[in-house]
Amino acid sequence: MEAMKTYLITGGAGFIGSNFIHYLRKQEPQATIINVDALTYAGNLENIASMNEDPRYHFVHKDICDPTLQQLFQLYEIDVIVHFAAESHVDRSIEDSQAFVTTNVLGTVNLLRMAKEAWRTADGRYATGKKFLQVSTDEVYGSLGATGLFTETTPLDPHSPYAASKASADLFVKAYYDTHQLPMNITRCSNNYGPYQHVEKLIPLVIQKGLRKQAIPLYGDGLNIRDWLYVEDHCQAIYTVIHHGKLGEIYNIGGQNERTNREIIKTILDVLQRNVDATLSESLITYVTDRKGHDRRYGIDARKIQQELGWKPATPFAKGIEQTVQWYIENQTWLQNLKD
Ligand code: NAD
Ligand code: TDX
Repeated sequence: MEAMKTYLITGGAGFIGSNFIHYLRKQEPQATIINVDALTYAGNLENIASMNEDPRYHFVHKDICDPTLQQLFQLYEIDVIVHFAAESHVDRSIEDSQAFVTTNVLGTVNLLRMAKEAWRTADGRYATGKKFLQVSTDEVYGSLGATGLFTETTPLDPHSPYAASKASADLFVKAYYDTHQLPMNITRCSNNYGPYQHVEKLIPLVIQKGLRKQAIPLYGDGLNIRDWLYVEDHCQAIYTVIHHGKLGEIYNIGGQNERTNREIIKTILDVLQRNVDATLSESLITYVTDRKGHDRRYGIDARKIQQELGWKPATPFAKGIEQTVQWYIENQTWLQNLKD
């Protein structure tokens, strides 16, 4: 039997990180899970409240830029770092990109330095089972035209400051592998949706506005395309890469589920009409000034992870969106308690 692993999760109080902790606990009831999170506006301890009584779960309220995190490597025999912590919202990065550089670039480099320091043995090798998993995004590839998909070899061409900071972090992870052989994988996923996502992001925003019968802002002509994946499917893909990914490799993750933003809003309004309020109307959709540098289309070619590691998305969009809307309806207090 495989030895019990110790996982260091960064950003585990955020949207995907908290979903991942729940997923990981189901997969490995005995694993030690250390969650490092600075609890920015995006971090919410309610997301992982059910872990509080778990004796093998430890929350550490720290910034990933903090050099004293090194102590964790002395306290625990950390096997896997799953690095979610980031400034994640494109619109905020357009307003001010400083925090994106600090957290996404410098914070990642701080973690890489600590992992190398703790994991490298005197002969320059690394013990088996160690891995740094960089959770990245399709936005590092830039924007697609009407055809084609992003593959792992698509050149990096980030447009927003957020995407530039993630691309930079990815390159540092790659550099630590190329230079120091630090065991790593990079995953690049498309847009996630599901429980615990902050209302600054499109899908929760539309659900909240719809429930309150308020105007729903749609940027530009509303025809920008994103490839949506249910968050639990992303968690399963990350878990698959941790356990089976070949060291040094990059894996794209996507839902083969491209939709225009307008289509997304109409689908959500339709679910709300059926479940909450039959009088809700599309007239709530309000076209607003476009996002600066707005990427037109993202689409992921996920054949590598499908063919080499056997992962594929499990949740059809119709089911995932129904579940998500239901979750927000049932968790109105969670919405009201959000910071910022
Ligand atoms: P999120 O904004 O919901 O959560 C980010 C978490 O990181 C929060 O808990 C926050 O408190 C924490 N954090 C921020 N700065 C920190 C710092 N300096 N030190 C410690 N903790 C800090 O983000 P998310 O949507 O869950 O995204 C998680 C990761 O997945 C990010 O790296 C993001 O780039 C990537 N990603 C997200 C999506 C998506 O659709 N949301 C898609 C692909 C990749
Ligand atoms: O009010 C809105 N109106 C609107 O039309 C908002 C908030 C968004 N949009 C559009 C912009 C995008 O085309 O909807 C699309 C989705 O926007 P976001 O939810 O902000 O996501 P996006 O910019 O695509 O980035 C997300 O997916 C990739 C995450 O925030 C990133 O962290 C991830 O890397």
